[in-house]
Amino acid sequence: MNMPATPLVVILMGSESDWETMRRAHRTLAEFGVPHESRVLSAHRTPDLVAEYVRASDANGAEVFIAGAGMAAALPGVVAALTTRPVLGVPVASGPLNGQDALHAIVQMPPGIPVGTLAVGGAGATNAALLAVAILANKYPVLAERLAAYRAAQAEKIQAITLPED
Ligand code: RP5
Repeated sequence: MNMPATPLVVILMGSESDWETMRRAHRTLAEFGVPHESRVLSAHRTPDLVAEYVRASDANGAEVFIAGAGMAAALPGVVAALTTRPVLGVPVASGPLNGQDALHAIVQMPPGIPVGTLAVGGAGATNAALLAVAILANKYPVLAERLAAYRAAQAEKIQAITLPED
Protein backbone atom coordinates (compact mmCIF):
# COMPACT_ATOMS: atom_id res chain seq x y z
CA MET A 1 0.00 0.00 0.00
CA ASN A 2 1.22 3.52 -0.86
CA MET A 3 1.49 6.14 1.86
CA PRO A 4 -1.11 8.91 1.71
CA ALA A 5 -0.01 12.57 1.59
CA THR A 6 -2.00 13.41 4.73
CA PRO A 7 -0.22 13.19 8.14
CA LEU A 8 0.30 9.60 9.26
CA VAL A 9 2.07 10.68 12.44
CA VAL A 10 1.10 13.59 14.66
CA ILE A 11 3.72 15.00 17.02
CA LEU A 12 2.31 16.95 19.95
CA MET A 13 4.19 18.73 22.70
CA GLY A 14 3.10 20.65 25.74
CA SER A 15 5.19 23.77 25.20
CA GLU A 16 7.35 25.51 22.64
CA SER A 17 10.23 24.79 25.03
CA ASP A 18 9.80 21.07 24.19
CA TRP A 19 10.58 21.64 20.50
CA GLU A 20 14.35 21.43 20.90
CA THR A 21 13.83 17.84 22.04
CA MET A 22 10.83 16.93 19.89
CA ARG A 23 12.30 18.27 16.65
CA ARG A 24 14.42 15.10 16.63
CA ALA A 25 11.23 13.11 16.12
CA HIS A 26 10.28 15.50 13.31
CA ARG A 27 13.72 15.21 11.67
CA THR A 28 13.69 11.42 11.84
CA LEU A 29 10.22 11.18 10.32
CA ALA A 30 11.29 13.64 7.60
CA GLU A 31 14.36 11.47 6.89
CA PHE A 32 12.06 8.48 6.37
CA GLY A 33 9.63 10.49 4.23
CA VAL A 34 6.73 9.94 6.61
CA PRO A 35 3.97 12.56 6.24
CA HIS A 36 3.59 14.14 9.66
CA GLU A 37 2.79 17.36 11.47
CA SER A 38 3.95 18.92 14.72
CA ARG A 39 1.87 21.09 17.07
CA VAL A 40 2.15 22.65 20.50
CA LEU A 41 -0.94 21.89 22.57
CA SER A 42 -1.08 21.56 26.32
CA ALA A 43 -3.10 19.12 28.43
CA HIS A 44 -3.50 21.71 31.17
CA ARG A 45 -3.35 25.02 29.26
CA THR A 46 -5.49 24.09 26.24
CA PRO A 47 -7.38 20.89 27.20
CA ASP A 48 -10.33 21.48 24.84
CA LEU A 49 -8.01 22.11 21.88
CA VAL A 50 -6.11 18.87 22.61
CA ALA A 51 -9.38 16.91 22.44
CA GLU A 52 -10.52 18.68 19.29
CA TYR A 53 -7.17 18.27 17.52
CA VAL A 54 -6.58 14.62 18.43
CA ARG A 55 -10.10 13.62 17.36
CA ALA A 56 -9.77 15.55 14.09
CA SER A 57 -6.32 14.07 13.37
CA ASP A 58 -7.62 10.58 14.07
CA ALA A 59 -10.56 11.17 11.71
CA ASN A 60 -8.17 12.54 9.06
CA GLY A 61 -6.07 9.37 9.03
CA ALA A 62 -3.30 9.80 11.61
CA GLU A 63 -2.09 6.30 12.53
CA VAL A 64 0.41 7.04 15.30
CA PHE A 65 0.62 9.86 17.83
CA ILE A 66 3.86 10.99 19.48
CA ALA A 67 3.41 13.18 22.55
CA GLY A 68 6.26 14.88 24.39
CA ALA A 69 5.95 16.74 27.66
CA GLY A 70 7.94 17.71 30.71
CA MET A 71 7.28 18.06 34.43
CA ALA A 72 3.87 16.56 35.39
CA ALA A 73 3.55 15.53 31.72
CA ALA A 74 -0.15 14.69 31.43
CA LEU A 75 -0.25 15.19 27.65
CA PRO A 76 0.65 11.66 26.43
CA GLY A 77 -1.94 10.05 28.71
CA VAL A 78 -4.60 12.53 27.69
CA VAL A 79 -3.86 11.91 24.00
CA ALA A 80 -4.08 8.16 24.63
CA ALA A 81 -7.47 8.68 26.29
CA LEU A 82 -8.75 10.39 23.14
CA THR A 83 -7.68 7.87 20.49
CA THR A 84 -7.23 4.12 20.13
CA ARG A 85 -4.24 4.68 17.82
CA PRO A 86 -0.81 3.88 19.30
CA VAL A 87 0.52 6.75 21.43
CA LEU A 88 4.26 7.06 22.05
CA GLY A 89 5.29 9.24 24.97
CA VAL A 90 8.55 11.19 25.26
CA PRO A 91 9.54 12.52 28.69
CA VAL A 92 11.14 15.92 28.16
CA ALA A 93 13.95 16.92 30.51
CA SER A 94 12.48 20.26 31.56
CA GLY A 95 12.06 21.58 35.11
CA PRO A 96 14.10 21.08 38.29
CA LEU A 97 13.72 17.27 38.28
CA ASN A 98 15.28 17.06 34.81
CA GLY A 99 12.75 14.67 33.27
CA GLN A 100 12.50 12.16 36.14
CA ASP A 101 9.05 13.55 36.94
CA ALA A 102 7.90 13.33 33.32
CA LEU A 103 9.30 9.81 32.94
CA HIS A 104 7.31 8.56 35.92
CA ALA A 105 4.17 10.41 34.87
CA ILE A 106 4.27 8.97 31.34
CA VAL A 107 5.47 5.43 32.04
CA GLN A 108 3.14 4.84 35.00
CA MET A 109 -0.16 4.89 33.11
CA PRO A 110 -2.78 2.88 35.03
CA PRO A 111 -4.00 -0.25 33.20
CA GLY A 112 -6.47 0.31 30.37
CA ILE A 113 -4.99 3.29 28.51
CA PRO A 114 -1.42 2.52 27.43
CA VAL A 115 1.31 4.94 26.43
CA GLY A 116 4.47 3.43 24.93
CA THR A 117 7.15 5.32 26.83
CA LEU A 118 10.55 6.11 25.35
CA ALA A 119 13.77 7.36 26.91
CA VAL A 120 14.03 10.82 28.47
CA GLY A 121 15.03 13.59 26.06
CA GLY A 122 16.39 13.59 22.52
CA ALA A 123 17.11 9.85 22.37
CA GLY A 124 13.49 9.20 23.26
CA ALA A 125 12.25 11.61 20.58
CA THR A 126 14.41 9.94 17.91
CA ASN A 127 13.32 6.48 19.03
CA ALA A 128 9.64 7.48 19.15
CA ALA A 129 9.90 8.36 15.47
CA LEU A 130 11.75 5.11 14.67
CA LEU A 131 9.11 3.13 16.54
CA ALA A 132 6.38 4.98 14.64
CA VAL A 133 8.14 4.04 11.40
CA ALA A 134 8.29 0.39 12.55
CA ILE A 135 4.56 0.41 13.35
CA LEU A 136 3.73 1.95 9.96
CA ALA A 137 6.10 -0.45 8.19
CA ASN A 138 3.62 -3.26 8.93
CA LYS A 139 1.28 -1.57 6.47
CA TYR A 140 3.56 0.40 4.12
CA PRO A 141 6.32 -1.83 2.65
CA VAL A 142 8.42 1.14 1.52
CA LEU A 143 8.96 2.03 5.18
CA ALA A 144 10.06 -1.52 6.00
CA GLU A 145 12.67 -1.17 3.23
CA ARG A 146 13.85 2.23 4.52
CA LEU A 147 14.05 0.91 8.08
CA ALA A 148 16.17 -2.04 6.96
CA ALA A 149 18.47 0.33 5.05
CA TYR A 150 18.74 2.61 8.10
CA ARG A 151 19.74 -0.33 10.31
CA ALA A 152 22.25 -1.55 7.73
CA ALA A 153 23.84 1.93 7.47
CA GLN A 154 24.05 2.08 11.26
CA ALA A 155 25.77 -1.31 11.39
CA GLU A 156 28.20 -0.28 8.63
CA LYS A 157 29.18 2.85 10.57
CA ILE A 158 30.00 0.75 13.63
CA GLN A 159 32.01 -1.72 11.59
CA ALA A 160 34.00 1.11 9.96
CA ILE A 161 35.25 2.43 13.31
CA THR A 162 38.96 2.10 13.92
CA LEU A 163 40.14 3.08 17.36
CA PRO A 164 43.23 5.28 17.73
CA GLU A 165 46.24 3.51 19.15
CA ASP A 166 48.05 4.78 22.25
C1 RP5 B 1 5.01 21.09 30.28
O1 RP5 B 1 5.68 21.91 31.16
C2 RP5 B 1 5.71 21.23 28.96
O2 RP5 B 1 5.66 20.00 28.27
C3 RP5 B 1 7.11 21.65 29.30
O3 RP5 B 1 8.05 20.58 29.19
C4 RP5 B 1 7.01 22.09 30.75
C5 RP5 B 1 7.40 23.54 30.93
O4 RP5 B 1 6.63 24.35 30.06
P1 RP5 B 1 6.99 25.87 29.80
O5 RP5 B 1 6.89 26.54 31.13
O6 RP5 B 1 8.40 25.89 29.22
O7 RP5 B 1 5.99 26.37 28.81
O8 RP5 B 1 3.69 21.48 30.13
